[in-house]
Amino acid sequence: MKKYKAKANSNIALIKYWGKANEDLIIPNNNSLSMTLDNLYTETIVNFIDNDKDLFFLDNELQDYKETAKISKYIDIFRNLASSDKRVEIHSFNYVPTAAGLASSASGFAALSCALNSLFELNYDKKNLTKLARLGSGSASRSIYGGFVEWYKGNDHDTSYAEKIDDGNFDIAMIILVLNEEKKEISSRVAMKQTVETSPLYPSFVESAKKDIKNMKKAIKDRDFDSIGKIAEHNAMKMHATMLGANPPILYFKEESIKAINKVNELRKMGFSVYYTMDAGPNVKLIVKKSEINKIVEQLKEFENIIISNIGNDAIVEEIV
Ligand code: 2P0
Repeated sequence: MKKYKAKANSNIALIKYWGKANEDLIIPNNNSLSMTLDNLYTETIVNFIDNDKDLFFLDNELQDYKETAKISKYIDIFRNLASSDKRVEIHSFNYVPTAAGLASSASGFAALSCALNSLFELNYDKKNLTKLARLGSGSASRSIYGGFVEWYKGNDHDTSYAEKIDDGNFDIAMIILVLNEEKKEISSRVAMKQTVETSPLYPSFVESAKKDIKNMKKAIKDRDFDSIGKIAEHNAMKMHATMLGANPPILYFKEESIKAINKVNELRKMGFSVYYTMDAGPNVKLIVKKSEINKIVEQLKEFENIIISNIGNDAIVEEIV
């Protein structure tokens, strides 16, 4: 019986994906650009089973009907591509606090798409895998690659894919302040839809993302740390502004988030190279120089739960026994 194990790293967007042009195909309204992290990842093991339904274990726990149905619908894409009706047993292990805005769906669907690609012997290349990962969760398209990755919005299944734009081999890293590990109150999928449909600020977010992408790519190419940080900070806060403009408003900030942002501003005044970004959750992610990690961690004593991560590699898959 063939068994495959895939590992995919999570990613944090420096230019955010927020809102879909096509909800079924998960085609976004703007390009996004992320940094893959080596310390937050998902490992997924798959094999065929002689059963009438798929079995999905997350962190050793058999998932209920609802969760399994979601995954089965995703596996159907691979079954259709391979003209197969075989059922699959999945064991997924998340080395990421699930659904706390730390993008576990990104590494989760990236790992699952790689594992299923091997199991069903589809042999798709990485570019095509980014499209299949995208059908599970938009941000998963970017987790197929390591380094810095751009997801081109495109306008259909074939043109909406991700690509590595830089290996990220320079003085940059991330410190995540885990401020709240509770499951979020509103999923990003619902929050995005609400923003697109009701926020008068949304069109300007989409429009200004074009310039942010262009400037961010130049800053990465030039290894211009301060520009990377400034553009990322501005882009993240514009995304949160569009959410605040939604009706009803969507607020992912907690008191601790504001405290963390104030701390970053304070550290910068003290001369540290540090910027922040935030996703669909209260945690604050610090963009830092790898060479300054220790110095900065020293200053973050009031934050109990921090994750330090360097740039991660491409997703991988291997056959196991
Ligand atoms: C991102 N986020 O670019 C943005 C920034 C959160 C804030 O992608 O609906 O789980 O499955 O495509 O990818 C989180 O949303 O949403 C996300 P779906 P996803 O990383």
